[in-house]
Amino acid sequence: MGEILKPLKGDFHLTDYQSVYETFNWKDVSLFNKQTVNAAYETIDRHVEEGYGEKIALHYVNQDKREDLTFKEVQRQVNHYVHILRSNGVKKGDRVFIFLPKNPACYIAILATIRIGAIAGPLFEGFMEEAIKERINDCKANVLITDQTLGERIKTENIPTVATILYQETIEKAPIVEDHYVEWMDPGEGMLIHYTSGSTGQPKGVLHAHRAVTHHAQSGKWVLDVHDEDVYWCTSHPGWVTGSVYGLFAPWLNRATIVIQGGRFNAKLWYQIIEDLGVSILYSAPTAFRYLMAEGDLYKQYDLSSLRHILSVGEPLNPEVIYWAHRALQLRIHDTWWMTETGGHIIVNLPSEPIKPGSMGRPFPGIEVGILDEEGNELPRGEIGQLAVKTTWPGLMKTIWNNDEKFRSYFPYKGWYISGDLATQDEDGYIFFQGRHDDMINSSGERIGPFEVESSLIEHPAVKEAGVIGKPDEIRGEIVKAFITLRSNVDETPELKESIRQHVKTRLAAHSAPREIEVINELPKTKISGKILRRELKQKEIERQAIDKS
Ligand code: 6R9
Repeated sequence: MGEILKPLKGDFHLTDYQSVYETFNWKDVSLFNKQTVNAAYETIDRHVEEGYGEKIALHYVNQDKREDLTFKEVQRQVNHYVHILRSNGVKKGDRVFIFLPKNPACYIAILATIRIGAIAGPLFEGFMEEAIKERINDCKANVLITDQTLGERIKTENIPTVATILYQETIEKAPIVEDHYVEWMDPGEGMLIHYTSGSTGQPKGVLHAHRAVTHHAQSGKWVLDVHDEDVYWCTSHPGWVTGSVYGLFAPWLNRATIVIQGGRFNAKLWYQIIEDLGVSILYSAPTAFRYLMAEGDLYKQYDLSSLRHILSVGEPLNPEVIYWAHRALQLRIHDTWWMTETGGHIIVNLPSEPIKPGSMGRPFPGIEVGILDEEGNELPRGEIGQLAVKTTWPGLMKTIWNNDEKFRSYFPYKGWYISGDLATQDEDGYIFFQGRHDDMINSSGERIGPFEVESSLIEHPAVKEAGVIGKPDEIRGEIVKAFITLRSNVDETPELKESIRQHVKTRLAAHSAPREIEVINELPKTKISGKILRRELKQKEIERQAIDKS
């Protein structure tokens, strides 16, 4: 422990962190200085205009299917979607929600929406009826793009603002008409909305502006460190901010060839994809790495020599996972910290710099991080406090949709954005994650708000009240655990618990369904306002775990 891992050999875009950290200014990035911009144009069309149309933009793999598209072919399909959207009357400022599996159409639909100045709302493919309805209605979406299978989860009468539902199958059957229209936008105008769960209240719609591409492009260059010859694979669905910002924008802004994999995690399949496609950069979450590590020597059956480095995000990256990758794969895993709201990397590990396992890394050049006390004063190095970011930077959200009060609550002290995380910084500037300030659950990299799960639980006829926490778990980081009280005359049985679990699973998403349900007599609550004391439930759970272990 405490070991520092030196950089592996390579040709890196940024080789001197310290001097760049001290001198870098966003105004030096040409994208930053544009009077008008369009994120989708920068991501695809520009490369075609600059003569890279024949370069492979994506490899799509799904079971036995394999498809490769050049930048020119991606552009052609975006043009087709632009035509379909515009002939359906979609215009600047409209909200187009995209509910598709992880396939090229999902990426193309996002880009087409953004190119005509509308706001793209990608929805995670695991969402069920209730979760979809809530997001679409909060955003008053005008149009929904889906496919026949996922479309079955949607009841049109529940989403009254959606005037048009477009099906991928229908769009693809229509003869291709290319519409080259680009809506030139003020950099501060909206392009992308991602819903993220809060610990209380509804999921919030985090709106990003076109200017964020400056942040995406620069972090793609320095942190992902993509070069022209790279094959880059981010395993997330674009419904999570990692899947859109670092699955689509950052790599494509840097002209990389990306991998889109349909389907779920599978260790053998992942290793096989890396070998077959010559993946050189992999971006995923700690859970996936823990699973790979648990497979032991499996990696020895594959040729993984194309890999240059691996990135991680979403939850704390365990040092033992980093040591395993270093020993077994001879690769470094670079942790990155950021949030939906920050729109791009804030704390990073550059491939050219030493890493300290257990640390999330150091601030991205051009971004200043602070550890603050409860009054908003900066704490000395080594002390634990609120992880904050000095305002402003290009990726920072534009607003929370329809909730200005929530937006302002991120800025309680002048000049600082407050993350809600707790952290500490050492003498060398490395930052160490300590936990969430609130009660958010983080299971396998998915952020789950207990309130949403509790609301779903109490819809079940047998449930009276519910308090939901994240129970520490070695593989998933946390698992969803629900404490419930039952209505009178209801008996606790295994069948009942399973029916409650299924209820949440079909209403929200599989990852939101409690893995453990415990029936109790009464929930602990605050005296004055009667709020459920999740912290207390969690504390008891942790104490119990400790006793079980001893
Ligand atoms: C990109 C993303 C943000 C929250 C964040 C923190 C946790 C993210 C982390 C991490 C420890 C890391 N988080 N990266 N915790 N180490 N490297 O994850 O966005 O879904 O909005 O979640 O995730 O708690 O505040 P989002």
